[in-house]
Amino acid sequence: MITLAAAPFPYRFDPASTALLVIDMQRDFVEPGGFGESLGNDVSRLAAIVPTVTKLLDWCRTRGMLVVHTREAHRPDLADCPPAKRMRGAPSLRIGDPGPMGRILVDGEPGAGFVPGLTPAPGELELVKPGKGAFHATGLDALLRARAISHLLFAGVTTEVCVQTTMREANDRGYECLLVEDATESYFPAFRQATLEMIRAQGAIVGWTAPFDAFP
Ligand code: C5J
Repeated sequence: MITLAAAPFPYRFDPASTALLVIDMQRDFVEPGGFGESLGNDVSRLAAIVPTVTKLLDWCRTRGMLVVHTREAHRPDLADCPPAKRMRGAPSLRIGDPGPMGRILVDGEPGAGFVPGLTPAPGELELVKPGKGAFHATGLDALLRARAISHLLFAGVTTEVCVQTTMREANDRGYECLLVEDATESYFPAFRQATLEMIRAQGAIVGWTAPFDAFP
């Protein structure tokens, strides 16, 4: 059993029943020319967390923990992309449009792949999801329960969209969740900070947060 100095109070977990979820560390969100930039965002700040996510992955791999890597991506025929998602707003490129890294957020295209250095190792799970939450329209809950997972560590992007949505979904399903503060990032620093605070408020109403330095 490991006890981390976390907020709002210590977080205890057994690596054997804990999984690391690495959310959407994809070129489409982190690199210029992808989905994130098409929405008008400055994507440069997201790449800064890659070294910390790598250290967290190494920590979990050393302890033989289950690791799940998600990617937000759609079928090439976009049958799993609701029109409301594709048509909302006025992005420079919509989901499915051809861009510099292939079709935006389409599975199999270069942009929908993992950023260099953060690809799954043999035995780790890769989950393609059509929504912001990783439990929506995927078999994630069954995958975790089949492996007797009760605790989840979170990393990835973006903090207030896919990370927070997935953490809330997990919390409602009874998982004990911790977000690693410096292994997550947003295009909006204030949104990242607000998400960290709302997760751990009210006695860990969604879960815990801790920096990677808290890991022994
Ligand atoms: C977004 C994500 N921001 N992975 N996706 O659209 O957070």
